[in-house]
Amino acid sequence: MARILITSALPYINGIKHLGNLAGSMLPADVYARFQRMRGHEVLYICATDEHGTPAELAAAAAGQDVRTYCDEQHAIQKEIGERFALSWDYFGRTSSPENAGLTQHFAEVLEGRDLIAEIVEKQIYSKADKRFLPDRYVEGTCPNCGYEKARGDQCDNCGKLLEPTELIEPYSTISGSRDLEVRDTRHLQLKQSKMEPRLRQWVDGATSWPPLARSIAYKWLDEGLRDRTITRDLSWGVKVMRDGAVREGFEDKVFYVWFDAPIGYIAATAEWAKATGQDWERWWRTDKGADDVTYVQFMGKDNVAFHTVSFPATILGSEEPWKLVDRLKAFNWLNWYGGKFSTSSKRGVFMDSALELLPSDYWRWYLTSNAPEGSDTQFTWESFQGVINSDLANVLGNFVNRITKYCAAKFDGEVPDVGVPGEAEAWMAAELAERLQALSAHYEAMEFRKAAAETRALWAAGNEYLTKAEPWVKYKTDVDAAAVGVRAGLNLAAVFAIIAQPVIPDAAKAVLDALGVPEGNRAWPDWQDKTLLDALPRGLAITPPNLLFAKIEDASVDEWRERFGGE
Ligand code: B3M
Ligand code: ZN
Repeated sequence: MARILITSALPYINGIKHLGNLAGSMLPADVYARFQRMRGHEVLYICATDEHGTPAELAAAAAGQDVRTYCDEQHAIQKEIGERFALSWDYFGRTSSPENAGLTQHFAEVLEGRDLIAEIVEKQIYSKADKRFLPDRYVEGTCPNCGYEKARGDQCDNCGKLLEPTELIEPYSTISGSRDLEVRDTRHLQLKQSKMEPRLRQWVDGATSWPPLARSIAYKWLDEGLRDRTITRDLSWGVKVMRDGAVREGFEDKVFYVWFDAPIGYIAATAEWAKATGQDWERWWRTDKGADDVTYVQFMGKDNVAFHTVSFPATILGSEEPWKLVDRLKAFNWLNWYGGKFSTSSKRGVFMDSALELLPSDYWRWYLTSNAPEGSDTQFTWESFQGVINSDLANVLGNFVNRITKYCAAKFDGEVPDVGVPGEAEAWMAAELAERLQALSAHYEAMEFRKAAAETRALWAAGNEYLTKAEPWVKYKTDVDAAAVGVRAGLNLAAVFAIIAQPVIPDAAKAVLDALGVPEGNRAWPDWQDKTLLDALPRGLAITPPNLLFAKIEDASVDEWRERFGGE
């Protein structure tokens, strides 16, 4: 039994996430966690809301709430929606926790002690009308790169260039709209990443088990040369900057930059979990306390990779303390909405809450996994969603389970038949199972989610092909025992198909396994043996056909949803 620590990028607190966010971090992390638990490994899947930074303050202001109240509410909402999507977090914490403040301050202190953090004087934009400095998104202006007039202080949304607020042309305050701004000197803390470069490069060189997308992004940043970066901001909401147990002089109106404390939140949320459950978090994170045998796997969208392969490791490695570093990092491209971006403001795309108003979570989980933006960006369209659901879930899986269980109920008293001798069709199916189950495990181990979904579907399809070959309904007329073998194999296959579907569609899988009377303890990942085909279920076991597993999506629904959510 191995120990596997899994984290997915922490969803930002400012509102409910769209399906693209879900598809590129939390969902695949969950599918992977479920698979590894089924293999019998000790898994800890940790996530949290990322609650600091200007977007949180601005969203709270827009909602007319103080930021603490806003975050409390939004955290509860995101937690509830995640659970309704069957995300099996062991803990869903918060970066605004005391644990995260303590750890963030600890890292800053240790890094300063190692001469990797320095106090510097920086030029920042000050608004006289607002009587404060304007970091990041508190200032907008014209992009010096492309001329876009609403570029933000940290980045231009039009050309994508990362910016410093002082680079903006004709800047104005987003708080008051005032243009009465001036550049003033102010103190900040800077992390000397440039000093860490050789160490980081050596570490990335050794990270040979990272998938290619993550490695190429890490090298791109290292090759461009690491810049020292300011890790504090002129904000009031965030982790306070301390020294000797008191707020650091000159930093009364400053906090740590959100990207400095957010990844530390992975550790802190594990500490929150430990506190809530009476467990020990250090055995997951401290290599001197047992974490050296932990495999740590991270999931995230490609825009987050640099922070996880360079900035966060700089914090960890720079501390020279025995912290666990990431072992495998799975990055995703974008899920687009009809070729464009999902957009909250222009109401393009489906968000997690409205998705669940339309259909249960399994429909979305299946589509987003089988269409995961792995090799390249992929698109969400209602037409492809409808096609995939109707064919894979309704026709291939739903139909198989329905056919065989109903037939068993009608002709064999709803009991797993006990008689008959396996023949050619069973031999064919057994060989299919042996080969495909092995391929499926390998895809999951490699974190290739599209391939895993495709292989799962191929197994279900092979089941339908088997029934066509075995034709119990035809044989029944002349040889009931021969039909009985087909029904027994078919019921066993339904159980296996549901077992292997658990990582992706846990609710439907449970419905099938409950209907087939498979005990909880027998739902682990199947190690291939011949008995999987004919004797996974005890002979004579009473089964009941499950209710309709998946309803087909009608054209009328697609038309309605396209209208409501935008689309082409
Ligand atoms: N909150 C993801 C984002 O909003 C960011 C991830 C943090 S992971 C430590 O882009
Ligand atoms: Zn621009």
